[in-house]
Amino acid sequence: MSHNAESTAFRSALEVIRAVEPRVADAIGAELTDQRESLKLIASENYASPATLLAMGNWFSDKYAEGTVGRRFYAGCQNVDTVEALAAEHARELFGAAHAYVQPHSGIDANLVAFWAVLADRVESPALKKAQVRQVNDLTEADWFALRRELGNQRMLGMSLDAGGHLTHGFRPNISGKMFDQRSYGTDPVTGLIDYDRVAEAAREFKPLILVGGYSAYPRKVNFRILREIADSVGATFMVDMAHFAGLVAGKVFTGDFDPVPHAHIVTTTTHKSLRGPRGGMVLCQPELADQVDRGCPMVLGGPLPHVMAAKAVALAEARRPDFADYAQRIVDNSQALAEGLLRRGATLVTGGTDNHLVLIDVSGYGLTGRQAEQALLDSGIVTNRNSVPQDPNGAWYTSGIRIGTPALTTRGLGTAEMDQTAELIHTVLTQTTAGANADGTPSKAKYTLDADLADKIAQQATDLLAPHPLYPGIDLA
Ligand code: DSN
Repeated sequence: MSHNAESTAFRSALEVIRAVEPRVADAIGAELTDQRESLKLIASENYASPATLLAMGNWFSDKYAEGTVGRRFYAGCQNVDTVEALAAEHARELFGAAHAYVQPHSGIDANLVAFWAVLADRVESPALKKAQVRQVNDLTEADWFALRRELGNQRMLGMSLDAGGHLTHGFRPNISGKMFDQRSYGTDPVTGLIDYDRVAEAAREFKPLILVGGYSAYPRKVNFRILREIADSVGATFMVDMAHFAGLVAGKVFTGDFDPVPHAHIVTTTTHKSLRGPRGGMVLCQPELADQVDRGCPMVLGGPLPHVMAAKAVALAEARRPDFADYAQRIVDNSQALAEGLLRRGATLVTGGTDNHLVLIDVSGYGLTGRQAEQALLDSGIVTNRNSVPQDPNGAWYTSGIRIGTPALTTRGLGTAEMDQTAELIHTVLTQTTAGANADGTPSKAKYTLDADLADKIAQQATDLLAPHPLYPGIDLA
């Protein structure tokens, strides 16, 4: 697509929107400006391609399509079938998966689909078989009551939240924690790495129905072959949530033992993080779980979003191109350059470095909470998010960490030299920020001071760093 075509497409779209509600058109334009001007280091964000963005803004949005390809509860779904089948085919080919379900609207949705598929396969189906009935409506009241109790009495073992696991891996504030009896495996207190012997021991003691691998704030590779062996040794279903690192799997940076797809019974992901697609989710699974996974809607999902499935098909087609592997490798090269730059300047990193797209700085070394550090960096034009570190004394709200990731800046074309300069900017802000005090003189976890001129100077340096790498260079809205 030529640069002119991209500009024309987005300008025309904004003109049409402006005629109805100019404030929305203005906000869309302002969002592009903000994204262009920020040094975006949020590990879970990226910039989708113009083709992916355009595939989402159209009349597919108007179509209901409950059901699956060729088997819908609504008439007239032939074009939805085309895009859903394409997205699933690209996903299967890209990841070497037996089955792909591309309807989930988000990572949480994908995880819910996966949990209920496993519960249906491991708990509900045997109960139906035992009662010699085809479906739950045919159960007696007593059998249905017993099955419901059994469904609500299953166990899950996942990585603890402060070690980098995700809220949806069985934590109480989330529905997954209310559905499952959950226990966590953490990381080694000295190295910060997953201790597979401890995971095996926890699995032997707890005997989970589901062993969950995957993370949202762990900066290392995970050996999925070993986790599968642990799952098998206790009869657990092995599920991996690869939302954060799906792009590294797609780009063949994580292969062999580090690629979850050949090892897990079921894999969930989002499509918008390192994979660089539209906001959404997806489930990949072994053939024996396919039928249950395909029941995701209406089991736990509202109607599929055909416009987003169209965009998933476009983004997955992009990820199958050879240049995506180069992009994925550059994400990791950049992350490692950022980590090395920070370490060289004296920062403390959880696990002492990174193998993937993210770096977790323990900002207690700078005398700050995560919240203070996040705000001071934001004042300086650097967008990050605060995150717990293992055994975090400041809890999940204030935290002691800053999570930074490179998928977005790598999409813009920044390289390892610029990552070193980014490390310098981050380190300067954090060393120049001072934790504040409450009115009664006690240390505050939120207040801080940072010289405004210094913040402005850093923000200008961040802008200068971005200038040679314009975001969406083909789009000119002026
Ligand atoms: N919100 C995503 C993240 O930032 O990691 C996952 O929930």
